[in-house]
Amino acid sequence: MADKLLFRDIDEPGLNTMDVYRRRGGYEQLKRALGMPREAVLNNLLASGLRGRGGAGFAMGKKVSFLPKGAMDIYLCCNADESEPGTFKDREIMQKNPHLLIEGIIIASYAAGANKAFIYIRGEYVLQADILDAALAEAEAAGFLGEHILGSEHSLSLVVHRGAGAYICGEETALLDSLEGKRGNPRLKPPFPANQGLYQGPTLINNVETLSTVPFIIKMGGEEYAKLGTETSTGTKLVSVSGHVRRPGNYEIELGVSSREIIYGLAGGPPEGRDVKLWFPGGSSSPVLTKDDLDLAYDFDTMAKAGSMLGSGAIIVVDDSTSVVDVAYKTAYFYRHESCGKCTPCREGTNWTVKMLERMKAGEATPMDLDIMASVCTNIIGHCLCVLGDAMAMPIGSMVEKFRDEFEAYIEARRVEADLATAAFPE
Ligand code: L3W
Repeated sequence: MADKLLFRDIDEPGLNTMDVYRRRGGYEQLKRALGMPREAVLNNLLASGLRGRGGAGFAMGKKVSFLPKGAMDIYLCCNADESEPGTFKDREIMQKNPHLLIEGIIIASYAAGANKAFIYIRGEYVLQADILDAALAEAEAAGFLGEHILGSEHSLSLVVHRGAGAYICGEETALLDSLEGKRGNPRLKPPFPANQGLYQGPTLINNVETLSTVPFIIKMGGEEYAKLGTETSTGTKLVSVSGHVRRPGNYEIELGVSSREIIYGLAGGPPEGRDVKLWFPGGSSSPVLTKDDLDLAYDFDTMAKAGSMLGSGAIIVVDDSTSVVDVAYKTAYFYRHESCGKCTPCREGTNWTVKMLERMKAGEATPMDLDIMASVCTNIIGHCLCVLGDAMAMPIGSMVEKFRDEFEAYIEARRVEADLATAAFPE
């Protein structure tokens, strides 16, 4: 496994202060980047092959190059609305190494030609927002933010904006509406934010981890960075591992290592005597995989070929002590609660799914309900305004497909229990 990048110094005491960060070489890559032509910084991002770490895995350099050139204001938004169940890696960066994120944002804003930037942080991350505010004040005082940074032509204002606790605001266009002071509802895409984003202006939106990787790309050079990982999933990735493992936490891995190495080697695997039943490779939105998939390489393309996704890099492990129906219920319940309600397939589909699962739990379902549930999921996918509906339908659909026997046995057992209860206590 390659040396760590983002987590190299993560447990250094005081790393969140300017003093310690600079002693560890902080802001040196900003100086280097500002000494290069803007195009050279962009070329490094393109050559690095860095793919977005927030969920979709879209190439960052490509996104920057989509921004139209012209006289209009360009904005940069850092998506720090980390709310995907199982995902807690951005929290650790912001809490322990906020200056790394700020340095990454300043370099990326230079490459993008953006002079106004925002960090949109989820409302529940109060401690991390306070830490970021303190770090911003230090960066401003040191001349890394504001007019003519380090005497260069580049200027940047950076603001930390706190959300109000809605998962949907992690969807990029809902985030923009929320930032503009409106209710955080998704917009129709296209236009993509790169063309028409914040205040209708061209906007670069990237996740915390993506932007925090930028200083390492400048340090190593894009081509050298691209040698880490696999050909199409370059670099290192922070993985949040949770659920039934002995050592849950965030781990930095080189993309392409085996999933077994992460789940068993780093996170210790399930407790004694238990076995992996299923795992979500990329947060609760990703279709589930089983123990037969543990030897797959953990990278964007292998996960996609296996019918799932690397997503935000959040592995949730479920062992054989847990009912798959309970996992499906918890998952669907979350998405029903967080659906913004703007489009029908998501609003109604998440609600119907929860209701069908409740029928199963109450002993009122038949195996036919499984077919209905699978068909509801199929009808949601690709028919919503944003990916929230799909985010419920994909994992639930995969659970029904891969664990149909268990669902059927559960339905039958609960039905018999309910019948016995009715026979014992007739109305
Ligand atoms: C310009 C084009 N820009 C695409 C941009 C687009 C966006 C990025 C990816 O969903 C996933 C989702 C969740 N011109 C463009 C273009 N872009 N074509 O590229 O776009 P897209 O639409 O593929 O993805 P998305 O809507 O950003 C994100 C999954 O991530 N997910 C979510 C995790 C959420 C968190 C959290 O805690 N907040 O981590 C987890 O797996 O299901 O599939 O920037 O504008 N032609």
